[in-house]
Amino acid sequence: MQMTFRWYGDGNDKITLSDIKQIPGVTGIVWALHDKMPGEVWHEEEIAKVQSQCAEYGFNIDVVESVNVHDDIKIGLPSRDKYIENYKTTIKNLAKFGVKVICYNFMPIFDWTRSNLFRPVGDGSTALFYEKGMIQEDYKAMAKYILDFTEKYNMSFPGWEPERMAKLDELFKAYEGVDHEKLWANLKYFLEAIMPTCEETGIKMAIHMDDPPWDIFGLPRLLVDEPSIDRFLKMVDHPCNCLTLCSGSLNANPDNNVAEIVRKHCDRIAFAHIRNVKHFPNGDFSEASHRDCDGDTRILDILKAYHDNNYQGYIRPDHGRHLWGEKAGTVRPGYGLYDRALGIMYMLGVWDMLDKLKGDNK
Ligand code: CS2
Ligand code: MN
Repeated sequence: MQMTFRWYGDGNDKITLSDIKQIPGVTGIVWALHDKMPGEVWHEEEIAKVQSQCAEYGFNIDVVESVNVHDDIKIGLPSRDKYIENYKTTIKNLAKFGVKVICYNFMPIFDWTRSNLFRPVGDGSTALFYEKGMIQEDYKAMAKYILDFTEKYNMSFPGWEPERMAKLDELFKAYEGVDHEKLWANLKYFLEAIMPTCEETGIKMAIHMDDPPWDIFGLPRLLVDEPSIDRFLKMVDHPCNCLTLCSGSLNANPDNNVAEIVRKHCDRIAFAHIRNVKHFPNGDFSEASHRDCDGDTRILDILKAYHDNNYQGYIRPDHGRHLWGEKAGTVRPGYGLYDRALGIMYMLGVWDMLDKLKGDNK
């Protein structure tokens, strides 16, 4: 496996490449052009700039997270073809700079959704929290909470572009009639259109799991469990049609056994997100440290499954807690430096020991 770290870019992330360089084992930066709107082409000179910044520290830029998909593609409007052409141009431009994997999602309207971004964990740290009762009918209160936050701290979240969020009612209207089957069909149309470009350039498209893995606010969500992942991979059965297997997103539903999915589909996992989640009996959940016993995601089983399958793809710590002074205004929710660095050390510790045991057993 190849260890990576998500970085939001110069001027958009308080964490520096020099900070990241000091975390053991990181070889690549997971990046994006965060000022791009979904549907816009990413140009060569913009990509070149990030590449040279990362190369200065010896990092590759093999993984992009995310090239967001325009709503017209998800809704299936006639204008989707124009945005698909733009997407293909972006794929080709990224390939020129050695990009190997594009992480993206196909969630209608919202990316990950939480009701509290800084909920105390009990040890002095805070973490992202999902209160089930608060995320059901009324999208306005949840959207207001997130948007007030981004405005107050002058920070934008990917997938929560203020331009799109300003038109939420319109967006919800546009998605009327897009049920699960329609959304599956639109995803298929998109993937079939871009697969030839992926094949030509060698780029793998790695869909992120839906977070949380169930419908919210009446919007359909597709990548939610093992059967839906099976369906996705079969629907477009191409080696460039891959997964970003996000352990925390999937395990928000405790019935999902992520290690089992790893064992079943390891050859189609291009990118692994490792995140731990702690469940409460009423359906709420909190994000937790990467240590296995701090949550319910069974991180050790997952790492063992990757190791047993000789996983060669990319991996990164996903959301972490906020530690040691990281708080609203000083840190991107879920994307502080310290807990993600601790997560890397935990994962590498487990991995090194598995390597050693394997060697000893020879
Ligand atoms: C990420 C997702 O922060 C996160 O939870 O894993 O937001 C992810 O970047 C997108 O869904 C991928 O398009
Ligand atoms: Mn993730």
